[in-house]
Amino acid sequence: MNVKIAPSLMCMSLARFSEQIAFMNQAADFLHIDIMDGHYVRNFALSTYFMTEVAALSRVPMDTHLMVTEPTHFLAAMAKAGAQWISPHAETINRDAFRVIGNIRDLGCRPGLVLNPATPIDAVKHYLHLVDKLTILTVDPGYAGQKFIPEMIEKIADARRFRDDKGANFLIEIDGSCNKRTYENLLRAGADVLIVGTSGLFSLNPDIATAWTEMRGDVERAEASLARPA
Ligand code: S6P
Ligand code: MG
Repeated sequence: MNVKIAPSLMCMSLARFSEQIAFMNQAADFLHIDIMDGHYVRNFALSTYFMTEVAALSRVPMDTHLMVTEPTHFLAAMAKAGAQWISPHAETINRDAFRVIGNIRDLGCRPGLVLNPATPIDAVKHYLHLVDKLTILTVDPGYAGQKFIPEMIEKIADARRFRDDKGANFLIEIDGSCNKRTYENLLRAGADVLIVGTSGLFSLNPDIATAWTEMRGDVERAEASLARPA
């Protein structure tokens, strides 16, 4: 598998927490942590308490996806809870994007940036080269288990083109309905990291090792079919 995999922990089984984290320790590239404040989106998800419990059992980099109205209020708390990456929404940092990215680095973390489906790459063109990862949401934020938005394939290709044109280095990550129905198109468009949640991983089997093997097979089939000459 060439693409990196980030399981979305809001979709995991808490009844099997330590067993699932232990498995992900030897298989995952990032642990995706959804933080929701009940205001930016009408839902709650994970927490700093949850992150410290993960950090006690894992060295896999935790990336926090901040679905909050005021991300600056939470940056230090994320770093303290063990986040190696902090990824605010571009829509929430427009007032002081350069300062926020600097603040994340000052905390010793790596900055990511998340875009809602309706936000074009163009909206962040003046600072996208400053972050280490761009997460393209392929569902509206707030909930797992939503339908994939096909218009996002073009946006992934836009991000890839932007990166090539500017000689930038950020990873291109996809969040929302990454599963066997979408892998091939996501990879063809230029995804480097796939966030797998309910549909791509946790609903496949209650046993994480079995679910991971099935997910890996689905991703490898998508990679192989791209490698075949048309
Ligand atoms: C959505 C959140 C995501 C979900 C993930 C779920 O607001 O940012 O990280 O947890 O997309 O995966 P799925 O397969 O249910 O869409
Ligand atoms: Mg997310």
